[in-house]
Amino acid sequence: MPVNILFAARPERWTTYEQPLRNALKDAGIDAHLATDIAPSEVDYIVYAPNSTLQDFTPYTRAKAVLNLWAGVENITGNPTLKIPLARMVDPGLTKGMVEWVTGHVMRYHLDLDTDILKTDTVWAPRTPPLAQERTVTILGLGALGTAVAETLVFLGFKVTGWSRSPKNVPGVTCLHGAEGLEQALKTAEIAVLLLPNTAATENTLNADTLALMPTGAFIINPGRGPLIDDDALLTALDSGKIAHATLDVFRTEPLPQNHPYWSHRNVTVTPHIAAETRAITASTVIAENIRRGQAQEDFLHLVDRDLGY
Ligand code: NDP
Ligand code: OXD
Repeated sequence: MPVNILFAARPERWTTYEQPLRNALKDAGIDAHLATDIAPSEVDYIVYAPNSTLQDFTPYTRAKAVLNLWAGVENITGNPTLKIPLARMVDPGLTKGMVEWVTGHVMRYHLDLDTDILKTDTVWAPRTPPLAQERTVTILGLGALGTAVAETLVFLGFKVTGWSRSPKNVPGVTCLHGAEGLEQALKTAEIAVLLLPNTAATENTLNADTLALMPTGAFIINPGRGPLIDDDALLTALDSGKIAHATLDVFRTEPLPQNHPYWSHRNVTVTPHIAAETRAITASTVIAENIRRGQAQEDFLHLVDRDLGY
């Protein structure tokens, strides 16, 4: 009997994912019936995007797991109808994308690239660019993405500090955790990168008090989620020069409303939630492996802790 796999995401995603998923399932040796319309009571696995029309999991009585296409799970962890295991997306392609995006924006700040790129006068004023070893980058969140970013920045020579909920050991990274750890992490953060999930515990991680801990003239890069930052506190810190500039990819409301002050702030760069995207070929391999595991009664990879919310 084939394994029934429901693809529940926006229709355009099906076009992107159908063939890579079929290939990955075949490579994993799974006899699969993959479709966008399977009777709920016959579905074994649900490949899922939280913006799908499927929001009530109650009729999916025999499903073994929901396999999320997104890394962020804040729009599904609270769903009371979801009682089966939920796996978040950890995709090597998405991770590479995030590493490249963050590294690019760190380099913009580190080398002060705007001075030359945005220059409008004709003054020849050489300066000595700093070396990475002179710069501390703090990464809030040392999970799949934060750790990969940290490793790349260490490789480039940056002084890297990371902060997580539980203790971590990442070679070359000063690893801190807990409330005291956050204070220490921010005190030296010339550039802070937010790669935390959106949970009740991480909301407003950067607020008036914690922004005040950062060195004056620090930079912020947020590809995590909008609610990690208290927007009013950040705008105040930007206006006072406490924070020199922020690059924000994610927002409490997306698309960012036309009248939001971030759009026009001279010290804010807005990007439209493009830091990293799940890549169909690599992500399909991860999904197929989880289905193989489910069928073999092995533990699923990347399970979400519903109590912690990530
Ligand atoms: P992970 O779950 O692998 O890592 C999350 C990290 O945050 C872990 O280190 C975790 O600590 C830490 N953390 C969670 N809660 C707290 C807390 N209360 N205090 C301190 N640290 C905490 O997630 P990923 O790295 O895969 O992804 C991170 C986020 O990036 C996603 O949730 C999503 O919001 C965002 N994202 C954004 C994208 C974009 O395009 N802008 C694309 C993909 C993801 P511990 O290690 O101790 O568990
Ligand atoms: C994700 C994202 O969570 O793209 O995967 O933000």
